[in-house]
Amino acid sequence: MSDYTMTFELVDADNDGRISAVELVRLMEVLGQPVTLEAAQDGVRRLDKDGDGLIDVEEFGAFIQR
Ligand SMILES: [Ca+2]
Ligand SMILES: [Ca+2]
Repeated sequence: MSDYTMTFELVDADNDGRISAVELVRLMEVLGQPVTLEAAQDGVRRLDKDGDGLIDVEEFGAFIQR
């Protein structure tokens, strides 16, 4: 299991295998850099390659490993 997979599972609070904008907001709060839900939704849209409105582990990995 690679590092980004473990990070993904930490961020994915409800363990549904997708990171939602709400989970992204929680992550940024934990990191001490709170963002609005709107900003998180923008971020999700930028990472979201298949257009389902959520970040899956592959989309997350593509972001982390850039
Ligand atoms: Ca989730
Ligand atoms: Ca997606």
